[in-house]
Order: sequence, then structure tokens, then C-alpha cells
Amino acid sequence: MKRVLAGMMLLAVAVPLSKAGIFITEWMYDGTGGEFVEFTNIGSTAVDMTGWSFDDDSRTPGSVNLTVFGLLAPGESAILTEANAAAFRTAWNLGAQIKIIGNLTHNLGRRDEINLYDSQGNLVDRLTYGDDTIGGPRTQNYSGNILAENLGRNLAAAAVRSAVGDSFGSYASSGGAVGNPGYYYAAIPEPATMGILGFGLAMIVGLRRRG
Ligand SMILES: [Ca+2]
Ligand SMILES: [Ca+2]
Ligand SMILES: [Ca+2]
Repeated sequence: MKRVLAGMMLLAVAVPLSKAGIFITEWMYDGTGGEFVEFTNIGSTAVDMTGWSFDDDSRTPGSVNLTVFGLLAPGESAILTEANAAAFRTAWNLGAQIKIIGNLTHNLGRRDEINLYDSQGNLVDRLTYGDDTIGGPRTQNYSGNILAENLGRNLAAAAVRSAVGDSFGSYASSGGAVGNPGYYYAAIPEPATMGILGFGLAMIVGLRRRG
């Protein structure tokens, strides 16, 4: 008798065990209220961003100083935007605790790049994007989110566009743009939990046997 196993699918639970520190987690290159980039500390220890910097596709460390972010706590996100910081905070209804650097003048374009450098000028993370060149969402008025398993991998094509009420916690700003700036959607696992998950937790779903 021939047996067929159908519908077998492995879902590896991607846990970035080897990753710690600060990553680009969300971006919107254009939108009502101003373009923005979100950086999040997904590690378990605070990171001092004194001397850190941002640049777009000109790839020049030191171009935009991020020192004002200071110490970024585990799980904390910070925002860099072309908008006035206070206006951005109001438009997205963000509390005073969310760190925002405003008045960015580099203008992220439809095809551009986000580069994050540490105080030594080393590249910490990079996101090269362009919906009409390499694919992925067009982040105009809707931000793009980097999935946990893709943090630090420069895979804009695999980013997910925000929609109101999605699993990233997205909502509409007062100007009608949709995103979730200031918070990274993925819960940061406790170190103990991460250890357990790190053994390669997997699920087998839909395993069926046909006679
Ligand atoms: Ca722009
Ligand atoms: Ca640019
Ligand atoms: Ca976010």
C-alpha cells in the first residue's frame, strides 16, 4: 500500500539568538507627517548610542549624529525623522519617553539606503530598499517592517507593509500615514525563554496520512 504524506510543513521558529544590539526595524521614505526610520535595541543590555550616526546611500559615517538617543534600553526604539520631533510625536500620539530626533534633511527617496554606524564608524546595520528595483513594499504613507528573522540581513524585499490593526500594532497618524513608530512589534524574549527556543523549536502542522 502506498502511503502519501501530504500537507507536511515545517515552521521553524526564527529566533535571532546570535543577534543583539540595535537594528533598523521600520521605515517610511515618504508620507504625511514626514519620513522616518526606527531603530530598536533587541539585545538584553542597554547600548550607548553616543557618537553613533546615520547616513543614506552616500554611506558616510558621521553624516547625521545620533548621540541624542543616548542609552537605548533593551527593547527600546528610537525615531529619526525629517519632521519636527514635537510634531511627529503629536501626529503619532507618542509619549514623551519615545526618543525622537527630528529635522532630518537627507530625504530618503523611493530607492535609497539606510545606514547605521557606531561611534567608531563601523556599519551596524544597513537597509537597501527600492520597491521598483529590488522589490518589497513601497513605504509611502505606509511604513515597512523588518521581520525578526530578517533583522540585520538587509532584506527590504522581505519587509512587510504596515496596515491598520496588523500584528505590528500599526495605526493611522493624524495625517493618515500608517505605521507603528516608537515600538517594535515583536516581543523581546527573556533570556531564559530564548535559550529554550534556541534548541530549534519547530512545529509540524497538517501532517496527514493517506492510504
Ligand atoms: Ca523622503
Ligand atoms: Ca537620499
Ligand atoms: Ca515600529
